[in-house]
Amino acid sequence: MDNKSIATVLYETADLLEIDGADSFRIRSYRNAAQAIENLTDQIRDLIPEPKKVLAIPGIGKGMLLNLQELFRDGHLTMQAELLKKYHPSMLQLLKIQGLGPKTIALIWSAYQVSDVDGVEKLAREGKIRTLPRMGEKHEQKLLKAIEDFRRISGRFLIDNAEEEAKRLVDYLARFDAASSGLASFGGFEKITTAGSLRRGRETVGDLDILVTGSACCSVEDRAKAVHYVAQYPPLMNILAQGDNKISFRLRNDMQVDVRLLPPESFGAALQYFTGSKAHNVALRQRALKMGYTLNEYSLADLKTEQPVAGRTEEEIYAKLNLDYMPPELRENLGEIDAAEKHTLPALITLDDLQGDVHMHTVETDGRNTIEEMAAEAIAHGYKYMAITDHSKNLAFANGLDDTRALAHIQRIREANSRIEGTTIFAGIEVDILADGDLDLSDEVLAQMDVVIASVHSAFNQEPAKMTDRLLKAIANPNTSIIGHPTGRLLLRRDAYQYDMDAILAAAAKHKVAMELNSYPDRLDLNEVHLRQAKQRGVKIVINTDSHHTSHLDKIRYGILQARRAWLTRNDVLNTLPVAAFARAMKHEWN
Ligand code: DGT
Ligand code: CA
Ligand code: CA
Ligand code: ZN
Repeated sequence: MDNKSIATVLYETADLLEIDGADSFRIRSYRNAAQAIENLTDQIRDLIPEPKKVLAIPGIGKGMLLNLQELFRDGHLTMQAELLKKYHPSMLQLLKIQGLGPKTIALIWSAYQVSDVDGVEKLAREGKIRTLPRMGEKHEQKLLKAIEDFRRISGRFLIDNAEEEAKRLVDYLARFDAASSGLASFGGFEKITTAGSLRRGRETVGDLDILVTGSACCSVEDRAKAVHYVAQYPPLMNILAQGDNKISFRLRNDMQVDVRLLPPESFGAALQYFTGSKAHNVALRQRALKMGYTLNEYSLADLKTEQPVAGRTEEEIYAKLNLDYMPPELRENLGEIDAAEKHTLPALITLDDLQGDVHMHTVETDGRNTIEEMAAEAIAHGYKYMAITDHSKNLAFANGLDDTRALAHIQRIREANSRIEGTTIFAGIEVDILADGDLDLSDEVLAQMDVVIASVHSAFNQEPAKMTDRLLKAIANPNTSIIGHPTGRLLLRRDAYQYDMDAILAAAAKHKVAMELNSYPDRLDLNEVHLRQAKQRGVKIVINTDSHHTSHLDKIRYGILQARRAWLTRNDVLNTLPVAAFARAMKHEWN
């Protein structure tokens, strides 16, 4: 469990205690601890073996230390589990609704003993919320609107969230101990794999598809024991369907999971089928039929004799269909089957191709770490270069830099660069593109930067024509190297701002300004469609993290996944270049 998941459990417990009417001191102790852990630079799990270090964190006392030890030992808090039993785990869903806090939830509970979203919605529609103390018709209408918003975005999850849930479940499945569960055949699960949209690296994930195989999947009795084990998964909220070799359930955070148990000889066929996409599968099955085979989740089989010819691995299935192996990211029926037949699949970019990450913030503005700490992390990632790109003054709440502070910051970065071995630290800035398209700092200051990322952080709702002009002006500024998070969307939260993407890409190609692929899981901006469009236009991409903390540098892999889904190769991405060539590219010199 990372700091974020620990903090979430503590925040949830605080809310549940508040619903339960606990004293405010106790509630506050959970919230304070959650906040302290959220803001911690180190991972709390690394400190746990040394209780003194945990107690040294302001906001964490002896009682909280015991809670944390329990969390790391058992994976849950008894306190939280008991409260969830009392009020039902659906209470956590209610808490996610904007504007619906513990106080109101407690009010609704004491009047109606309702603790789930559907139930509260029904009450509101029946006019039963307005009559509660301190409520009213306005509150009721606002609540209904908030429930509508909640439903619109719930049902899909950000990729990092899905990945984390999948990992936790896979770890749990890996602990299935065949011997102690009294299986007839020896052995637990030999393979546990995620399939579906998560394996394809889609930007958001609907439900998790987990496949397991091993001898525990073979006999009926053993399968029953294995399914029973899955059903005991602690974060499970309710079971949706349960069969002989499949169990579907909902987690407390509302994420749905399908776990399937497969015999080893079908594992490849099932992995292929449940990885999808559906469109890829349909096209592949048609091809199989033309070649005299049937393809389903059990095997690739001869149409006439029904004898399986492949099924144990994906590779043998694709090979039998005379196709090169297609990485999951490409399986969307967007030309990959054709390319696999003609041996023209692209050599997709990999994490190893990246030589640097050039979008990160420090304590000078809204980052959490120093230049030195960010540099150490970049070196740990094997990067040959990096850039510090703090905010400019227009972003006042982030303590953005004016000309004077920006110049001093350049000095600090240059000084750190001369002192630190192992990576080159470029001096950069993430400068705001103001409402009229001007950049937020003077040309003289910007000209001294190695990397100028120009980003929109304000006036998102301009008319598309005005937004287009605004971005065109920023691209034409000779100091601009990269347009940061070019569409400004926040996944599941805020739509992209509207403008003429074709005109912007044409201008970027002309001025040799790169487009960012921001890897932050709620951005993934440009998206895969725009990345393909950019590639067609000859616009180069820079894949960055936009890190505000050393731990964020890892998020680069989500950007790589999107780049792969867009068929990008290392030639399309500037930060695969060696340091000198990259520096020139930031000054509009590339081939
Ligand atoms: P999601 O969960 O909405 O993010 O997207 P997926 O792709 O994970 O979709 P899901 O979970 O409904 O199904 C997993 C895979 O199973 C899907 O990618 C392809 C396969 N699959 C599901 N339904 C069908 C179907 O009706 N026909 C075929 N050929 N494949 C299907
Ligand atoms: Ca899925
Ligand atoms: Ca599914
Ligand atoms: Zn930004």
